[in-house]
Amino acid sequence: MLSGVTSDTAGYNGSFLGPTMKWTTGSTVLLNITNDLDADTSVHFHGAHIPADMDGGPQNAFAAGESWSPTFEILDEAKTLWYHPHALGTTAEQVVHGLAGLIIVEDDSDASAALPSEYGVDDIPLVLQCLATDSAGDIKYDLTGYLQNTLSFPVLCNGTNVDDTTLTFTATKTRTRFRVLNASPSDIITVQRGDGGTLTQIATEQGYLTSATEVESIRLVAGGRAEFVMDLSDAVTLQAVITTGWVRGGSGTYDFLTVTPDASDSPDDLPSSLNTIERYDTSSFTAREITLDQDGLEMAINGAVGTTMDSMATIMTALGSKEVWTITNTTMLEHSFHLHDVPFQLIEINGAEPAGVDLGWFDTYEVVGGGSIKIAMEFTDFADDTYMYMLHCHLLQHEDEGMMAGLMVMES
Ligand SMILES: [Cu+2]
Repeated sequence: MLSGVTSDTAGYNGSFLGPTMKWTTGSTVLLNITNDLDADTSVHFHGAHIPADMDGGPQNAFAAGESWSPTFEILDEAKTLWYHPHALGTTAEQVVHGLAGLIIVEDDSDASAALPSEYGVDDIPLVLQCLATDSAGDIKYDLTGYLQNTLSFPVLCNGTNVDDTTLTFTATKTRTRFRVLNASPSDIITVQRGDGGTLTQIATEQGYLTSATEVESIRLVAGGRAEFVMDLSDAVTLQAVITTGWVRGGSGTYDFLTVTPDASDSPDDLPSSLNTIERYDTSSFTAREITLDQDGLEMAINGAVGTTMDSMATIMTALGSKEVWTITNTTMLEHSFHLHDVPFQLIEINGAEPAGVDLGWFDTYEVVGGGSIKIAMEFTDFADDTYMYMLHCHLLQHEDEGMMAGLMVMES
């Protein structure tokens, strides 16, 4: 985390972060997970459309020394997901210490065939984190920790501090695909090119855009992901612009990766169409109001502080229900709204119609202080009258402070 000191960390199958999993659409996954921590944990598959009892939410928490073996079929199309703990009250602590990993879902679509997909060669993961660390190297996660005097906010790319070091990558193909995840507990990360050029965004966090879209930057709230490609003949440095998301946090612009091409191939033009996204007509959808609330230091959804399963608000719905939710941020704080189970489309962002990459599919989206978003979704495939999905703020401190509600999708 910081030079000259040693930090206690955690990881999946290692000391920090976790292996990237590749899932294939239509296949069945079985994971054998053993908890070697000294606390309860769960493993949530963020963005995956899987049964509620396999989702890895608080009801799936398992104790130190115990194991959990979820199994499910992959219904998702090609996209970039991630996995991380999701037990009650300990998510921030466990994620900031390193419990996070990427999931790449691969499918046999024409777009997937046309895009770079050789992991580590022309398909590169970028797990970005801005973490609070004291001068002794201890990683902080809660209010008490964040208010310490000696705090700094190192920026990490794939587990390496890039405050003073810029990672390097030699691209052996002219076109390289990048999958970027903001695994920070609360800070916002905007990715851009150091030379002012554009990034060719191909996917939001829930799959391909209808077509590749040139963007000046990609703004990711906590938990957000995106995919882009670059066709390079000269070296380019990627930058992470950090914006504080919580009571304190990082700030500034960091050169985190210099990509130097060493390639002579000429890639084909990108396909003119990557995906078909039918926009929802929400006129017949069931409307629902969700408020993100604050009561002192407690965070709430629809007025209920969700620090226990009994105290949190529960949204009850039926399998097949098509809904349009207005999510209103009644606080002046930044929030990152995350819905489990199914992807959503943005219908309105602070009263305006979405455009550009906001016409893609999402599972996590920014709700600025005093702002609102309107989203639409359809609850397909999975119903359960015992296990709930979750909806919550992905600023992990807010989640742990109670900005979380249950979502129960029932047969009828
Ligand atoms: Cu929040």
